[in-house]
Amino acid sequence: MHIKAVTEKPAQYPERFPLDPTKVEWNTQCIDYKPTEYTSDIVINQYNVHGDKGWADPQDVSKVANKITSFISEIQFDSFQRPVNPMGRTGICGRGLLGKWGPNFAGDPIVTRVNALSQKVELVVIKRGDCLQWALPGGMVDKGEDPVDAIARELKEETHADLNFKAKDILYQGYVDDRRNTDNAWMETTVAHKHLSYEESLAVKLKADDDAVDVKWQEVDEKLLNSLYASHKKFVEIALTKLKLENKV
Ligand code: RP5
Repeated sequence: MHIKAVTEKPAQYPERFPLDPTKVEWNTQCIDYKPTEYTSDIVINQYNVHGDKGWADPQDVSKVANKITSFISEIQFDSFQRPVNPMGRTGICGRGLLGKWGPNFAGDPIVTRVNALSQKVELVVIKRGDCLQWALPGGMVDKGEDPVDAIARELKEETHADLNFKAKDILYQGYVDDRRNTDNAWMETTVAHKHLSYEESLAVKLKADDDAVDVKWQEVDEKLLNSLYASHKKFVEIALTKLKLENKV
């Protein structure tokens, strides 16, 4: 079940239909459920101007419904042929700020090191320009792009760090509990992890760019983990477990 997709939202979204936590799962009855319909004009205009060459689907979901795929499971559709969020109700239907009906695919890099002075694990985090929350330097996968290539590209665009990622570096593929998610559009991501030696990390010169307004190496403690955007805490915890198993921390 998701939490942020029910309780958080970008400023331009209308209020989400208030949901008791026990009513989030689709298989619990919620007879008075009336999600607010919202698809941003940015999304609608994107398709109207760029058509299939742009990042958004047409508003008429029947044109794409049979092409939708997901990391999670077989997608269910509602009576309007709209894909249904596999983690439950969100209080908003339509696509919100997300371009695609169903999964919107992202890639997220986790870059860690052990600080030679403090002996603490540190992580490259960016401050997102849209909500000013600290986050992994991830972004959307372009049409036809390999998610692993998207991870390296987004890292470079947002932090200027130029690192290689390979399929073996993938830690997670699946749902993201993102504040933009709706009943019919949601984020899914591929997360890949690179652990650098302290010497290697000193050669990486970080500079915030693109959607990032700040970037830094930050010690990974509970305060940081709890402040991270969307499901990024969960992804970093998977990386920490792997580092411990490999005796790297
Ligand atoms: C999150 O949104 C993903 O985990 C990724 O970090 C990010 C991608 O969206 P943009 O940064 O491109 O807005 O759900």
